[in-house]
Amino acid sequence: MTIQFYELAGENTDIKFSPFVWRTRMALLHKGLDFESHAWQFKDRTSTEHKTVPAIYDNGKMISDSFEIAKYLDAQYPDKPTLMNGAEGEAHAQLVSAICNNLIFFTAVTMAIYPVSQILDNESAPYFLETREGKFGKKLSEINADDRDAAKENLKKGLAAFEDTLGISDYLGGEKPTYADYTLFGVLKWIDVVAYRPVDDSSNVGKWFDRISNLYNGNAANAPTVNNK
Ligand SMILES: N[C@@H](CCC(=O)N[C@@H](CS)C(=O)NCC(=O)O)C(=O)O
Repeated sequence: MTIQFYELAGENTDIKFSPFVWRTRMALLHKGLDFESHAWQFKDRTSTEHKTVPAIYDNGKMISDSFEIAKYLDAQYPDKPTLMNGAEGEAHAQLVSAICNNLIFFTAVTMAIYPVSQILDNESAPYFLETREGKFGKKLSEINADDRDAAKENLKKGLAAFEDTLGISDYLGGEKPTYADYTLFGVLKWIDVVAYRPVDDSSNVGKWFDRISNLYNGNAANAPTVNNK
């Protein structure tokens, strides 16, 4: 049975930009599972069973949190390449995910959130603005980092621990990519799709970003971004 996979999309439904959804897309590709992608716009939240994306439907079950999906895929498909390799790998991925969600996200938001508001369909955009401006207590245009170099420099500081780690091994999981890699990758790919490449080519993180992008026949590398589509 083909897994049904819901991905957040802009007005142009080829533009898939959610950091959480990218984690799941990479996880599905890593497992080598067949999936069918469905574009989901914020306006669709009233008509689908899942209220957030990513969401997958598999064997009559719906799972809608990116980390839960990764755990489900490993548990349900143990004969396919592992994402977390058991309890220790899960703890490692949790740590990387928590670092991303707590530290990296704040800078990433300044780079990505306003650009996201500019690429949504007409029905979804007001909901996005209302909920996000409510959350941040500011206009998104005020959060927007208009000094791109300063934002990248800030992000670089947040990524310092990853920069060191990726100088030692090719992936955060060691010699092979694991779900930990995809948690960080999702955040950076979000910025890459809606705004601009967030990391320098010559940095360890930049080289790793390209390594991950080129996995699975360059699935991420070839994904449309607002700049190339
Ligand atoms: N913890 C969730 C977060 C998912 C999430 O917040 N997704 C956003 C898109 S990036 C969403 O679906 N938001 C729906 C809404 O704001 O109504 C996960 O990891 O999957």
